[in-house]
Amino acid sequence: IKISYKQGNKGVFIESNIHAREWVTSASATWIANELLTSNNSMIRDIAENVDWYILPVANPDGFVFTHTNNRMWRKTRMPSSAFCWGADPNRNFGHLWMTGGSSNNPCSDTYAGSGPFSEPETKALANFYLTIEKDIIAYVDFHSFSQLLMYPYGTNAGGRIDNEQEHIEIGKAMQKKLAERFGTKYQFGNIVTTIYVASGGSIDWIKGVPNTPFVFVYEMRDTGRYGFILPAKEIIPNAQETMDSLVEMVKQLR
Ligand code: 0X9
Ligand code: ZN
Repeated sequence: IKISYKQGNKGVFIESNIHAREWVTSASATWIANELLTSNNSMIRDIAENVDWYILPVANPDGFVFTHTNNRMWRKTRMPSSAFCWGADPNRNFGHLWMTGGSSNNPCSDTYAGSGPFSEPETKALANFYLTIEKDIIAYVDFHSFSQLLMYPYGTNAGGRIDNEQEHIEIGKAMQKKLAERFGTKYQFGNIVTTIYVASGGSIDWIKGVPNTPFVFVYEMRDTGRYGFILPAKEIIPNAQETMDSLVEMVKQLR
């Protein structure tokens, strides 16, 4: 989805549901798209009309379908990867610092990095499309669940520190505060490696490392483990609302 009210706007890209079972991410991304199109709130109208929004609600469509038809807990893509196993972890398959920790070369593993960087059609398509628009993008946000974390790259120690880490910290802390404001939802904030774990080949590492998009964040949305991936439907809109609050703040900080 591209939402654009006028020429010359800078863009924000939202990637969601690259992991098949993380359903609240696409539910929230589509709620946010609707909000950008229909809200009468002046702050939302401002960011809707003065920023171009690129929204990829389901970055892993085959896996997403499989979580509806066969296995609710499926994570990966679905292309055969060996005689007995299917799929790669798309968030280990991007081609910057690929296989430098926290990923597996076993095709049956849930964190299988793929046979090579961008071996999966989903990651290759995302990256190829992104290269056609990256010059217009100021920030890229990646929606995962769950654990209530907000993080910035890299997901591997091989990447060193990002060039504008201090600015990510300043902006991220303001977003973290907004995530808590409406419903008291507590997010932890920090670098990927120190906040969650080493995970190389993630999309945002490539987005920051190769096209070098200035600002890049990854969310792990609700909850903290009570329901996990099977988040009750009544939490979808509150989750989306607090996320929207943090995106409004992100744009304010970027300005
Ligand atoms: O392991 C992951 O890919 C993410 N956690 S999840 O539970 N949603 O699977 C964390 C990814 C952090 N991002 C990068 N390493 N780029
Ligand atoms: Zn995920």
